[in-house]
Amino acid sequence: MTGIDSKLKVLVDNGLKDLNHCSDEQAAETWHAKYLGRSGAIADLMRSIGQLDREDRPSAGQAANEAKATLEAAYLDRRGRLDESSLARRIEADRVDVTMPGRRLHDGGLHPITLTLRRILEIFRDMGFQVTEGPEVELDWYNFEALNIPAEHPARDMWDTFYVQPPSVLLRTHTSPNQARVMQRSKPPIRIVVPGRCYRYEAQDASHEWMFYQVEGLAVDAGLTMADLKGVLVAFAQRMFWPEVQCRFRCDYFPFVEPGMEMSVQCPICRGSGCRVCKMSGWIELLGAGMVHPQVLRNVGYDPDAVNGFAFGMGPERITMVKHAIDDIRLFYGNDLRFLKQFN
Ligand code: FA5
Repeated sequence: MTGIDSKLKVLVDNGLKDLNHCSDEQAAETWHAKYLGRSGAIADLMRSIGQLDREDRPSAGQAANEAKATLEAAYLDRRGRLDESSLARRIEADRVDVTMPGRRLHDGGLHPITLTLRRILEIFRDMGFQVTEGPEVELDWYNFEALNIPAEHPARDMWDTFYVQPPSVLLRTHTSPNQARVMQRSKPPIRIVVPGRCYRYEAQDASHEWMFYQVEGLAVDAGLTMADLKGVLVAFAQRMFWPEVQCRFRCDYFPFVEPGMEMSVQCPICRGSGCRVCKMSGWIELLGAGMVHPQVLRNVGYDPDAVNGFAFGMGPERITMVKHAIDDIRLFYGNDLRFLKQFN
C-alpha cells in the first residue's frame, strides 16, 4: 500500500461516517463541498498525486478515482433518502383533517337605508309613481332659484350649504331640485319619486346627519288638492309602518309650496311620552310637503292657471328609525357591523 492508499482509505472511512450523520439537505451539501468539492479533500489528494514517483502515479490515480466514486455513490444514496423524508415531512405538514368543521363564509347584506329606500320606492310605484334620479352636485338655480329662493332670500338659512364652486355649484341640500328638472323635461300629468343623497353643513346629533338621503315626490296635473297629497302620504305611512300609525300634519313654511306642511308620526320609541330622539315632543318629523307654488310652475314654463301639483320630501333615515325604534341616526353611517348585520 502506498502512502496515498492509506490516506484514501481514512478519507473514505471518515467521509462515509460523516455522511451518516447528515440529517438534512443542507448538511449533505456541506459534506459534499468538504469531500467532493473543487477544494475538497479528494481534489486535494488528486493534486498531490503529481508529486509521486512517475511509476506510482497511475495506480494512485486509479485508487483516488475509485474513492471518489464510492463517496459520490454514497452521497447520491443519502440525498435520495433525505429527499424522500423531507417530502414525507411536507406531506405530513400539509395534511388536512377532513373531519374538521369548515370555516363559515359570511354573506354580505344590504344596508338598512338601502332596504328602506327599496321599500319606499316599491310603495310609491304601486301608487303609480315613476322613479327617477338627479345629480348630487347641483346648480344653485335648481337647488334654490327655481324653487322660489333667490340669492339673499332669508329662507336660504334653512339649508346650510356646501359649495363646490361658489356661488353657482353646490352639493344639493335636498332632492327638491329634481322638481324643476323633471318639470322642465316632461309634460303633465307627472307622478315621480326621486331618491338620493343630500348634504348639509350642519351639526350632527341623534336625528341629524351632514349626509343623508331624501325621497322627493312630485305630482302635477289639473285640479290636484291637499286631500290628494294627504291621502297619498297617509296611505304611504300605513304601508311603511303599521295600519294604525298616527300621522300628524302641521303648517310649515317652504318657499316652493303654498300651503306648506310637515308630517310627523308618533314616536315609536317613547310611544308619544317624550324621549331624546323626538326631542321630548312625542312625534318624529318625517317629511315636508305642500302644493307646488305657482311661481315654481312659472319658473319651468308651466301655466299655474292650467295645472297645479303637490310635492313632498321625506327622510329615509328617520323612517328607518321609526320602523326599528333606533334612537340615534349616527348609527347608520358608523360602519359598525354589529349594528348593520341586524337588518339582513
Ligand atoms: C326639505 O328638505 C324640503 N325640500 C322638503 C319638501 C319637499 C317640502 C317638497 C315641501 C315640498 P326639510 O329640510 O324639512 O325639507 O327636510 C325634509 C326631511 O328630510 C326631514 O323631514 C327629515 O326627514 C329629512 N332631513 C332633513 N335634514 C336632515 C338631516 N340633517 N339628517 C337626516 N335627515 C334629515
